[in-house]
Amino acid sequence: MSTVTSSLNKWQKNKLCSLLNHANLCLLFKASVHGFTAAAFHQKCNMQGPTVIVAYNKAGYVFGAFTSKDFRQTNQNTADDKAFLFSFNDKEMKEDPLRVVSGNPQYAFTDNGPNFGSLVFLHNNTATVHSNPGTYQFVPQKMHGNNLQLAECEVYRVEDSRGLMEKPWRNVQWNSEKRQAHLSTISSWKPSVNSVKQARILLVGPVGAGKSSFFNSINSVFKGYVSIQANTGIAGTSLTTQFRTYYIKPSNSVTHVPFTLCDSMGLEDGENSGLDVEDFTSILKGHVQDKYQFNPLVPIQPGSPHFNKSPGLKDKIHCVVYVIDISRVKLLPDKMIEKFVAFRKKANHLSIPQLVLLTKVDEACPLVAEDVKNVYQSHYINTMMQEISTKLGVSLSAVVPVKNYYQELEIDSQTDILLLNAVVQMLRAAEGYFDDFYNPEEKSE
Ligand SMILES: Nc1nc2c(ncn2[C@@H]2O[C@H](COP(=O)(O)OP(=O)(O)O)[C@@H](O)[C@H]2O)c(=O)[nH]1
Ligand SMILES: [Mg+2]
Repeated sequence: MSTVTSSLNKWQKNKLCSLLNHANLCLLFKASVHGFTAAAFHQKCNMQGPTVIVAYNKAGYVFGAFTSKDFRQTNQNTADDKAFLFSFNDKEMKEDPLRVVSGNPQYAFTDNGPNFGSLVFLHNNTATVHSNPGTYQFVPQKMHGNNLQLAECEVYRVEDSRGLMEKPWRNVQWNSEKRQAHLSTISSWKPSVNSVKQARILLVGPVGAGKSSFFNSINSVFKGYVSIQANTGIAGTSLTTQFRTYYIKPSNSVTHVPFTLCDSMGLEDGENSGLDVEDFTSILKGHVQDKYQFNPLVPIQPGSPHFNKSPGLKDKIHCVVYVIDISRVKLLPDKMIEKFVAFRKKANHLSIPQLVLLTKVDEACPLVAEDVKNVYQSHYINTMMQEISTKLGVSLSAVVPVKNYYQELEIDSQTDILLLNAVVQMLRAAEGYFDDFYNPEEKSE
């Protein structure tokens, strides 16, 4: 997605932004990359709030449609009094863009595809537009020069023109002293129970959420350079089918950091696929050892290789982190939410603290892509954090956003600070587990 670029030129982009009250535009879909089909369009564009479609025809006209409503697939008409069509009317560059507003404010677009009645994009799953002035009155020659063959079709999420809040809603110091302070806080942290040397933190979440990238990123922060140890990338099913526990050794130290990150198989929404609640419970209780190969059909058994029959406190999980791509918060299938809720119930039952890690904040908000420091000022990020907190029933204070290193060759201080903040939250949560749960006699002074 990050390599998909807009076909709008600067003039067109500025004109479009001013038509949309100076909103920010975030490219969600590009038909030449994702396909000229309704299915590809829905996969990228459903439930994204206000969007604008921009079509480019073979005669060089650029035209499209705005809707303030979510696209979804309910096969029903949606009334949107803010929807409108536009054309840059490029052939007469001096003219202002043509803006077509419906005469009927209750105009409804059918939501089984990008269908605005008078203009239907990706008509019949092809690179064409169907044009039939009716609900919207326009002169076809001015709109698209009567050329209905599309060279490209893009959809942008239209983000609030306020873009950034006036003040960040969480305070973060973004200087290198803070980065250093976080590094020393983490390195000198010790579990409050003698028998445990490292907090064991479990990462769980859908395939492609960024679990392996998170481990690589934290490892990079401590190494001081971008390091790729865990396999990352998107495969149809879970790329990580092994249970892995990762240790991190800072480049200037002989000892490991006082936590390990456990990477599990991805969570999938179907039955008999992805991590299930039984294996999850075995991991929490400390039965599953490094390099156990998950079998989605059969949970780990006491006789299985890598089954630890008598786990100690050090083998148990001390903090569970649910990892979710922030752009997919609105798109999580119900089955996936049900799985999360079942996992949460188990972890609650075992009194294990839990956090939600929202990844890919750069991909979700162009203002954050520009500058990571905007993360707590972005309306979009804030809304998604609140939404996931409600969906999973965790408090907002247990939701932390990060940007992983995924294409960079060098680390940077701001990205490090956000990542380290997340680790500090995880250690505080684990601390709570030891404080709450464990026998005071076992505790160190
Ligand atoms: N833009 C962006 N991409 C990311 C981020 N984290 C991970 N990715 C990408 O998302 C894809 C899936 O990540 P991966 O760590 O393999 O996910 P996993 O299946 O949860 O282990 C990779 O191709 C990464 O490049 C992030 O913070 N920002
Ligand atoms: Mg992985």
